[in-house]
Amino acid sequence: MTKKKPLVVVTRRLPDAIETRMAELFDVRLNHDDIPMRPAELVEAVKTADVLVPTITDVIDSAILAQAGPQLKLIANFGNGVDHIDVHQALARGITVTNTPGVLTEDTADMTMALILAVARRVAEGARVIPEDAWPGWSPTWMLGRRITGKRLGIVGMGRIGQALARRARAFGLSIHYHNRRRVPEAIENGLEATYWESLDQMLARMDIISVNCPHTPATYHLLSARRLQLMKPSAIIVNTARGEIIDETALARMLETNQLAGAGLDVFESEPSVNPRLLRLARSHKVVLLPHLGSATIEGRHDMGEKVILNIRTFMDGHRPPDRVLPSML
Ligand code: 8YV
Repeated sequence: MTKKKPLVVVTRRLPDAIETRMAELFDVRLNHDDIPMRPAELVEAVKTADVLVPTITDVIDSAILAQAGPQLKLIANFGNGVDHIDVHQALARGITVTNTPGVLTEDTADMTMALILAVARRVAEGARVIPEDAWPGWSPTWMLGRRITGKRLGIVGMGRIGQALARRARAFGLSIHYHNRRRVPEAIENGLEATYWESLDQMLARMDIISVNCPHTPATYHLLSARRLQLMKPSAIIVNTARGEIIDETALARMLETNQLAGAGLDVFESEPSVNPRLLRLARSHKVVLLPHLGSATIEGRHDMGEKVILNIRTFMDGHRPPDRVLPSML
């Protein structure tokens, strides 16, 4: 007798190769038009699916989970961050949660470096000059940015992405500083010539560039609070490719408006996809560079993420522990 295939509901359109493989392996329900599911559709999904494959655009909160049927055994998230899922609630209901770590590390670190350069060297602003026919011609004092070589970079969150950023930043001549819940092993610290700051406050006050690379958890919500942002040097810039909620966005906008901070590069926002109008105004006056959550947006990355989702589902269905389980200690 052949085993019944699990019903896998995928909330958004994934790369063709991934969807095709899923169709071969599972009884899969795909979202061909890619319109994000409304809460009622998510409820319907958790009532029927054996496995749910959500993305960051699906809020799987306790209200949704409360309506999950007993058949829902796995939430295999397409993405690394799981702050859109009430993982505690899922685990309490006996639902395993997995994510896709590791495969978006390098892409996200690349984009972080791109944002640092974009803000410091005015790349986005400069790229608009010629298409807008606004180039007055070269001049020694026109459109000057700030050199990054020789500056201090403070990384908030020295996990995989933080370390990948540190490797890149060293090649650009930045000195590496970091704050993390736990100090990283000495060998890694030495390899990166990184300076550990147990006190985030102390680090913030001394850096030229701050990069946010930690996950969003209850402990990191508004970690970069108004008080902490005020500790930064007025000449400093801040970039965020992690989650908008880690920075108090309103406080950040106020500080940029009043020149208490020199600039910011943001790939993530507190209420995505809507963006604080004050940040939009600052972008128009070239004080900030705003990207639409492009950190991991590469064809290869999306493909690898999909492969990880498939692997997690298959191992789980075969009765093994999936490789990328989200555990309470990670939250
Ligand atoms: C993903 C991300 O594209 O993986 C993450 O945590 O922030 C993104 O880069 C997104 O989450 C997919 O769900």
